Amino acid sequence: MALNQQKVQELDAVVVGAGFSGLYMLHKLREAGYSVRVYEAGEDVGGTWYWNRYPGARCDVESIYYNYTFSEEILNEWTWSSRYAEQPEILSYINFVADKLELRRDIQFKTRITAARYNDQNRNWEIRMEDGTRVTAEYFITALGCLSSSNIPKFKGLDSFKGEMYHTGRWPHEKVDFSGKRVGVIGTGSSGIQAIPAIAQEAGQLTVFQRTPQYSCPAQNHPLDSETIGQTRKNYGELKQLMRYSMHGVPSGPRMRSALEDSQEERERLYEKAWQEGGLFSLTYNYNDIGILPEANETAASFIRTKIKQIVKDPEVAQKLMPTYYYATKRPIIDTDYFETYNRENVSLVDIKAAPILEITQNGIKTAEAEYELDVLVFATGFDAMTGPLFNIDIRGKNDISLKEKWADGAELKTYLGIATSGFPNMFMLTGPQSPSVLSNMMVSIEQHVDWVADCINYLREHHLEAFEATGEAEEFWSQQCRAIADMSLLTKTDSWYMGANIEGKPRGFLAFAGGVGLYRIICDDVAARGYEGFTSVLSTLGTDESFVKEGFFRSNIDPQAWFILKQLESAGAPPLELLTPDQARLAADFRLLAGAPEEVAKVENRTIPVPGGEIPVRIYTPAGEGPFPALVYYHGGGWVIGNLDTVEVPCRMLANRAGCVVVSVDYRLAPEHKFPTAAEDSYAAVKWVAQYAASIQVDPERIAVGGDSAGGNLAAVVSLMARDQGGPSLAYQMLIYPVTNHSYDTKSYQENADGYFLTKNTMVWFWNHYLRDEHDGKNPYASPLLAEDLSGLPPALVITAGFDPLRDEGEAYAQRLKAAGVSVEETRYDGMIHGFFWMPGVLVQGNAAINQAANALKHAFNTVKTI
Ligand code: N01
Repeated sequence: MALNQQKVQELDAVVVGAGFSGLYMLHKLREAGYSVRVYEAGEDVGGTWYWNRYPGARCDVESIYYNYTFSEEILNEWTWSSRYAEQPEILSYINFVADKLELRRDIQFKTRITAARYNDQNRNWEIRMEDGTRVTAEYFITALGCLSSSNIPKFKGLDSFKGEMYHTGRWPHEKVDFSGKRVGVIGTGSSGIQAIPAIAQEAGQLTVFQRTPQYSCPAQNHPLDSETIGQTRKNYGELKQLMRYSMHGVPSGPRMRSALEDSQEERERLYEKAWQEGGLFSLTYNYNDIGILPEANETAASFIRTKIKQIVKDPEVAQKLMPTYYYATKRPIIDTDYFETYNRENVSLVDIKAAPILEITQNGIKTAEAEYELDVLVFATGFDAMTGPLFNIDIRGKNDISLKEKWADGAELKTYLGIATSGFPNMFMLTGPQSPSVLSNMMVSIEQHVDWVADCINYLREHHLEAFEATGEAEEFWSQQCRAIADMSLLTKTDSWYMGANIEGKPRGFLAFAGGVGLYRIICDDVAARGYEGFTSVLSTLGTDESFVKEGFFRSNIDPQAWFILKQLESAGAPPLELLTPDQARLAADFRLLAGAPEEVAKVENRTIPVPGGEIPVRIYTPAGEGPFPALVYYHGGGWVIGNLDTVEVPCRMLANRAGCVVVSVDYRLAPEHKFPTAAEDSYAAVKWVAQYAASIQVDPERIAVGGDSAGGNLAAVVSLMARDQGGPSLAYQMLIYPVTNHSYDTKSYQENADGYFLTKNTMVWFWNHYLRDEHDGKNPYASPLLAEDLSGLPPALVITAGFDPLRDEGEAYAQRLKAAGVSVEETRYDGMIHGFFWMPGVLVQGNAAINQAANALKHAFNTVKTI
């Protein structure tokens, strides 16, 4: 490893904080040969676990998953005593690691860093301590913890209280004696809920001041037996992989089923099982939509409320303890005897939402309703999370801009990957805002960040690169991404510290990356593999022209939500369709989860209709109101090989409701069992059937449109040609969504988007090969409508294309030819979108927008048809 020899510098790296992340960062960099020093305000190692030593404090992630995994030796030498370790045991573990790796020799304790300033000339950081001492380093790494800036609300009269006052996050090292005392606890988050049962056992009288009631499930803690520990050690390699590529950093995840798919009895059975098993995610992992759909969420929320009612004996107290916000949109909580504690004689509950705290007096707390005399006041009032610890240091980047200014106190929070922010070269934030951090098992997130940062520093040194900085474009992209992902869930619909809502005056905005640790790891690795895409750097004086200089770039303007889907699909590790058999491909290509929840339609009916040489299913969606309605005959996509009625269930329902038309979705026969021209002939037969039997399905035969996406768009275009050429029916409109129009792969969009954007060139070749009997078929206008000699006399058209789609140019070429032939065409390219986005309104705002555009276009077309 080439060490930094080109400049006189005290240190290669400064790390702030000696918690789990700072300690591992120190170890990693020191092992690589860098000079590094850690500065820590506390007197010893531990971070969160050093400060949060309130009674009852313990981890809410199972101890066997809440430890370092980088060293097998450490894993095997440490044995946890219980399923959820208590704070003293976790602190002992941290000390054990610090001793074993001899970390203390490079840590300066009792040292608070007050400022850090980037020097543009020297391309390094000057870091200042509380006592005025300075040190310089090339890399400035914050390992501050997400929840280290404790929040004591500014109650009137706070300083007048004569008794003892404590904050759970700044607990004294000596034992606090509660015996026989009148104790008040403000706050019922994770800390309060852990502390309240423990304090109640000792206090004379405990009064809990609750602003928001909480959902909490039993931890079901128990000692760990040697068999569990042995099994865990044996399987740790596999467990580690599962944790790393999971949602929350534990080796399990949600079941792929909606809560609304099960009966109430089945749901209750599963929730009860989870309640008995205990654990942070047990309840939510029963279903995959508890965090997304309000109705699904309510099934879990009401289960917990019923439990509270059963546990708490006094119905009035139970009522006060009933939470109403969306379950799990605040950090889920697990407890030991929390609700049971309210059955104790010495515990009372005060609802400070109903009667707010007016002031802290000399003797206790005065609310709008009463005064409570107290000897001890415990603030379990949480933290100024994520940004708070960073803003506590005066961090200044290029041009002396402070981080606080740049982020406008948090209102303009912008990071790239939650690791870096533009204008602050060579600064890395471990588990920073907009990374998964607090939404995950922190140990998994910490190790991933430290490994990534260490690899990045190695890369910079090897390539003689300095002043490594996120680009503005990249951080804009990432921040937008974080917001979009959080907005897809219920997380942003609750006031929580995730949203900054717990701190008066703090700007609201979701502070973490909610896409899961697995996806996040893939994205970070991808960025690194592309030579740190999205960062810029400068070649050092040691560099030569031959040095590999990666210019920071972030070229693609793909929509962040679409990009997120691509990464998710990539992380699912599915093989390309063309490597499968058609039957396997039909099973594998189930993208219904991306469509979102199907909305209500007045009537849905399945029928079978005759076609030449057989019969095929159709599904008829009828909107509310009085018929006859106009009709859209819809053909699903899937390259004539895959796809079915369910694939387009959601868009069909939306189109029926929004366009106010009957939608007849056609399950035409698929290739290769039924090669060209079967799909086209089935599609044409379906439209003729609709015209012929219009009255029986409440359809006005004068107002029939055809439409479809991808191969379905091809079929809609082909049916329009057939209807023109073969005597009707007369069609009011053709709706062509990224249609296949030509058996050819020679467009620019095929070149640009051949791979990596959902539909690949190879898959298209595979589709065409299954569909056509021979090359000759490909020249037939009923397979390649772009090759039709004459496109005049066709119905008016909507042509929608996607920017990142191999089919983009042939769809647009068809629109041009229609226009040239005198057909009225509305044409829109959704620049940032990928093929298939019309199927994905549940996860893509643009998917929704395209469906709305199509519905409006249909409505307009139906209204302009002259009927007798
Ligand atoms: O803090 P919190 P916490 N007047 O913000 C109330 C982690 N953790 O320390 O909900 C009156 O959750 C506030 O009320 P409301 C974990 O990630 C982990 O408990 O804002 N009340 C709430 O009841 C957790 O999420 C473990 O209406 C006020 C409470 O104070 C995070 O730390 C253990 C108030 C604060 O709850 C924070 O948890 C402990 C005011 N002005 C913590 N301001 C583990 O097990 C706030 N409150 C690993």
